[in-house]
Amino acid sequence: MSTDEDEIMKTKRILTMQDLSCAGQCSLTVALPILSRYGIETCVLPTAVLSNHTMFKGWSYLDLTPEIPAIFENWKNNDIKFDAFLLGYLGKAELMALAEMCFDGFAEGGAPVIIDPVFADNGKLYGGFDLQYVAEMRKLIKRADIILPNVTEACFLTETEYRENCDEAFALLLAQKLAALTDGTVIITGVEKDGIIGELILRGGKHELVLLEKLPAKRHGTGDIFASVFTANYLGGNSLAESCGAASQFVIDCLKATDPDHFYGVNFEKVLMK
Ligand code: PXL
Repeated sequence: MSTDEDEIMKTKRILTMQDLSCAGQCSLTVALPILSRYGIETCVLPTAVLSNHTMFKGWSYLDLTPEIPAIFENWKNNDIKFDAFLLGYLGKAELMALAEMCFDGFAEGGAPVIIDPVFADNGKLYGGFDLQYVAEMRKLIKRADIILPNVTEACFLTETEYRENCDEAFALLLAQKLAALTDGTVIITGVEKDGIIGELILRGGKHELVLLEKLPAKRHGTGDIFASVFTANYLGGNSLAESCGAASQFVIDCLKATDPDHFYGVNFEKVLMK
């Protein structure tokens, strides 16, 4: 078989389930271009349509939960299946049960489930979320092969008091508590060591840190970019640490490419074109 045919055979199909924020450079508007750019056929399950993400001072919200059963019905009738799942911002606790139905009904083989819990940052829940949502997410991550919480989400999920500077020891404690909630690999993002930010990976009782350089700034949407680049690299056959490294480097490059006055996201488009 020729190389071209090999490539055609190997194309993976992912389903990413998260909101569609019409403006704001986050969730589906970053996941779709990034995953596609890495050669992955990207299908979407939009959980809601928002005018813009919730870091702006106001937003509209059209809940798409009622449409999802009809989407599933048609996927079933058309025998549509996925090689992997990437979950981001869901927005409503009711969506967790639908996510589980999706894993049960539409996985091709042992399709990995990657969950970025996306409900909090900087010690606080995002607007519109409550502890009931956190409790439901705590159950959903049981189904994950990989979870990608930031430090704040890890604290909420494990009912641990938030600390602003998360060093290796604190991150490991959080990861071990999370490992009691899921058999999946735990990757905590935003871990700090000697002024440098990176990820702590805990798998099968062993942990490692992936550290690159100090983040030049903090911006919205970078977690979603991290999750997409990580997923693309991981599905491409790279190790967890390599995938984290590539995703961190991508985020750093995006931050460097972004005008400081551009407050609501990062210029990931420029980095994607390199
Ligand atoms: O980037 C995470 C995210 C995704 N979707 C929506 C958000 C946020 C973060 O605030 O508001 C709607």
